[in-house]
Amino acid sequence: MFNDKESFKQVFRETLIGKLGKPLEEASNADVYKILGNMIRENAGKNWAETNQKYKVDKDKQVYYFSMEFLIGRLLGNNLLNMGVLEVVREGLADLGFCLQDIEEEESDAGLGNGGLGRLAACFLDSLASLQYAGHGCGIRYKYGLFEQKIVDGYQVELPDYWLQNDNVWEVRREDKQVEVRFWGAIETREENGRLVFDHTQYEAVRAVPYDVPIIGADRRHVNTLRNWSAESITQPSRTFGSFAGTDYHKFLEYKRSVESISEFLYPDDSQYEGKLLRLKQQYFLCSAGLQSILRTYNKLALPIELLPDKVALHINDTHPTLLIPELMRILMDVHGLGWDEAWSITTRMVSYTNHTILSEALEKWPIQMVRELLPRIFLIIEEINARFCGELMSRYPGDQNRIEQMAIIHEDQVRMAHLAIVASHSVNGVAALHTEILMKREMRLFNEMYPHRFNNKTNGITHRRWLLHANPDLANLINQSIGTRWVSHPQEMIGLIKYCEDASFQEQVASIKRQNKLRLAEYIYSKHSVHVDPDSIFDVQVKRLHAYKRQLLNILHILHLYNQIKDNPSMDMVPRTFIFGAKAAPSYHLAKRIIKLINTVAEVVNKDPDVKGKIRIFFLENYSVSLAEKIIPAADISEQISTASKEASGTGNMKFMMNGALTVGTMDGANVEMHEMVGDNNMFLFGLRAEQVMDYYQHGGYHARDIYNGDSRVKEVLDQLIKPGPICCHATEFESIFHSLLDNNDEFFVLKDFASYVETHVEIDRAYRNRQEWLKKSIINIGHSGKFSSDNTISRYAAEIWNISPVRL
Ligand code: 26V
Repeated sequence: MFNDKESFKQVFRETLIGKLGKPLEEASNADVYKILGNMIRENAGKNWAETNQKYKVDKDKQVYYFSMEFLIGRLLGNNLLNMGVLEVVREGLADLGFCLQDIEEEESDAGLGNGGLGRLAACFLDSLASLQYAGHGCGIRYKYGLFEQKIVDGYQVELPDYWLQNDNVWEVRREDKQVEVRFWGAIETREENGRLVFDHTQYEAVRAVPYDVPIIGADRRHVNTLRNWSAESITQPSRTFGSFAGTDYHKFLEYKRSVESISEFLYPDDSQYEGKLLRLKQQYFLCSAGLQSILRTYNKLALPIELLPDKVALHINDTHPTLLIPELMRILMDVHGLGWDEAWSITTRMVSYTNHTILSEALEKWPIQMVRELLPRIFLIIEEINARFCGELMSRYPGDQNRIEQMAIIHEDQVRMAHLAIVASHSVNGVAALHTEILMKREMRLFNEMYPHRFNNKTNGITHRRWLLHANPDLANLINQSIGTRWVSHPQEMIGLIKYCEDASFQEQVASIKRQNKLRLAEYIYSKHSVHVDPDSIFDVQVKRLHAYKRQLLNILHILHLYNQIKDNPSMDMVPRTFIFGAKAAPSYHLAKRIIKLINTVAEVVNKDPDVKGKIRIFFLENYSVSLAEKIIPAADISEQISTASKEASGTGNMKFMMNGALTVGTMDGANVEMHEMVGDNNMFLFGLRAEQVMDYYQHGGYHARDIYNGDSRVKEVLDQLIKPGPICCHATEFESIFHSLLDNNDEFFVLKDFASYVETHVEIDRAYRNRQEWLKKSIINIGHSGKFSSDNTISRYAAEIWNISPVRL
């Protein structure tokens, strides 16, 4: 490994010539990226092998985090950081005439996730490796990640994200580790030595080939693995699946296409469950391939199968990988010959489950017909789990048919995946204190009554290495200069910053870093929108998936109201604001897409109106992604976390903004509640209904959105602008669905109910910003408390309280 700039430069030059056959002078940024990426991966290779060897020799317990999504984004910058060569490389490249930042821009984002759930998985991998845990990711190598979003005439247009176009320098294809996954077919039973044997016949075989990505920990020595599976056809199909004779070429092509579609694309919907066959195939593909390879590794240890729970923990990220449970049962019984009780005891001691949402429309339920046909053996096992579980319910709660119906795993011809996951896991956790409480007291109350020790909370976290050290290096340096560098490995020690919160010189340094970050974002906005942004305006940001419950609508209606005020009184006194949005809507989520159009329409009207005189500007930045988040978040003054209370399980964007010194305007929802617990009323802008009140309305009624429309002239004015001809409404029907959702559908997410309180809070924000010292003090207090939300903290708790693992010292 190169330890100084000169040796880096030398190795780099040689590698470039050797690999590309061209001199440095002719190399493009893309060439440099490729060579550098390969150098880093190869360098990590030795430590990767050593880490694996150590695990094998010591037989350390391994954790496998199963997730349909790993939203890792770009790896170059983070890997350089974790390997401790970021500065050496930056300076070395500069000497050679290249700018590291430009080189980083050459990497395509690995967008293998929708939003919070996928990004959480990526932060967890970083923390697992950095804290030296033996913890790996199991995922799917989608050929197409989350769609690329373009805004055309204000509308969202989706383009395919072919992220693998310029091959991926981080992955290693491991054909030697491939396994076979079987779909369809029939189950034949027979007796053998007094045991019932299940033969799976006439199945269609799929080849699962892993692509391994090294996950480099912050000490550079510890390197774990993210194993992403790709679906490929069997090369000699005639040998492996019954219905196909091997002679019909067209049939073979059809089979090949159908197989390859399994890892073709990531489902872009994170809002509505849809029982699509291809998605069920993806889920089983991940579970079966991942588990087979884990068991192959375990078998090499030559330990008895009974010790499996001591050596392997399996975690399922939401219900998407729940088929892991019946698949493990299948392998233990059908391959290893264990009896039901033994297999069940092993399985339930190995599996743990995290719930990420209480939105009922997102809960997965698979039609039994589909499961039975696609996965005949798995279905039999699920049926048996259900039968035994219902039997247990009957003996515990005799005669309570209602309870059994509410809790059963199979109900009305559907498999309820969350019930299966709860029944077969030794731990079920929510992702923030409030969310876990709602799970335990409401959504999963009956399960919590039955298994009181199973439920627990693990508040989410974010990796401070990507979201502070890498995204905001100047702020990280300032922290180093003030409290030393121990916080880098003990992020909770950022609390030491609090003592500087009133220090005028420290405050000014924080302010100057924020201003630089705002200037950089302004440049980016200029490059996209050709509009100059005032770096002294308040940067007020809402970036996240577009969803009705996240209430981007509340934000834009408030902006429209501000605009109306300015039109009424052009000399209105306010601190200029730049409102920034970034959000992708699921392609089939019509209301969400209309909200995007509304934001863009209001932006266009406001931005070009000379009466506004720059008091407000609105930008919708297209294609929100991990790399764009890294540019936006360090530049924010205000972080909008305004979901309907009770609906946002945790949120993780809220933590990223806090860590970068933005102040939160938010509801008492998800992890906002815990942020408030730490920083208090003075350092956060809270508004709106509390979760209890929201849930009360849902339960007992009593909310009438139309009364607010009729009673609050500000609300009436902005809503009428949506449907009455004027600058916002060019076609009468354009925003009708939004208007309708608020009034005719009685505003499911309490946008109008919280409107007044939101408006007031923004007045308070304007007032607070004018007191520069006070504002900076609040900002520093937020930064100081944010260390608690490092995913290092979260992962230590998963390790100690769920997985029962300790760090492995290399
Ligand atoms: C849901 C669905 C529904 C069915 C079809 C496919 C699909 C794919 C993804 C999802 C994700 C919904 C759950 C989710 O992303 N929850 C978010 O998890 C974050 C990490 O825990 C948390 O911070 C957010 O509050 C929560 O909304």
